[in-house]
Amino acid sequence: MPAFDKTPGWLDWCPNPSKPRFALPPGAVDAHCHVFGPGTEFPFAPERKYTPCDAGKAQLFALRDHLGFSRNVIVQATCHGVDNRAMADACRTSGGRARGVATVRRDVTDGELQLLHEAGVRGVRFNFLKRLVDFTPRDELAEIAGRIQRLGWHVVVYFEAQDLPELWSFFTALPTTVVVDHLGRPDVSKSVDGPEFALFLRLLREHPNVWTKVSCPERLSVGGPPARNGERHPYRDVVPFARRVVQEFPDRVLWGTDWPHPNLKDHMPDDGLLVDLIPEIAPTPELQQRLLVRNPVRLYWPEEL
Ligand code: 0GY
Repeated sequence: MPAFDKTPGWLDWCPNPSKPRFALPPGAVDAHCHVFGPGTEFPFAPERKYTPCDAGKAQLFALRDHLGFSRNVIVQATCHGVDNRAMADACRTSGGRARGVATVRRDVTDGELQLLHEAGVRGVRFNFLKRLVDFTPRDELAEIAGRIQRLGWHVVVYFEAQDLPELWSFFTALPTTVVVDHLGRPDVSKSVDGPEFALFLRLLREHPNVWTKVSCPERLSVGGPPARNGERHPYRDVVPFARRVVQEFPDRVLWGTDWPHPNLKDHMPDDGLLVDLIPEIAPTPELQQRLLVRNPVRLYWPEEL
């Protein structure tokens, strides 16, 4: 098995997250997290843009229990390319407590899609960040969306706010539910009432099949890392953006930790603190129930409804 050297400066996940003060509702879903390897068992993809630390399913499930979540949605990370084995294995062995989002190419066979479905996969991810992936032609992505629609899956898209105008017509033509990662990555140094975020809100307003994850305050914040001791609610500059979306679109929002937090350069968040931000962005028990339980169940465990 090949040995992998981590990308220089790579920050490992927090080994001792605090216990959240916010008590998650029963059945809460961490709807955006990843597994990395372990590299000796599930080697990273040759075309990867970074080499992470190991972050396997046992560690993910331990974090789930520590924070008080019931379930996970494991999103294929780009360091594994289109080799979905680590993610699918974690879903398959979770005792029904994890569902997945895969990455596939046009050459994926119907048989392979069926096996992913049986493992628990319910969506595919299209990534538009050049620092993470090479370009895939739009017609290939459209073809994949048409095929996975027949399985009842959805499409997860990851892009940055400045690219939304160019991607708009592609996204709005997709035939499935479309879930936008991390609030469409707004520049939170700009106004929540400004034109950039207005375009994102318009996407949600005009297209009822578009959902979003109000996740990654640690990635979006420009306020810098939180003080190590003292402040219990860091990343406050992201709160107005997340709260605006939760309040206007309460039935189309998801929340996730983004553990093990790939590509953070300055600091690694305490996952307990991230959970403690939830009541800031979803201020009522009703909104929390939809964000953390009802919405992810509709998308990932619909057979329970
Ligand atoms: C995230 C964000 C990032 C990375 C990936 O699959 C990935 O490699 O999604 C990022 O670097 O912004 O959602 O984990």
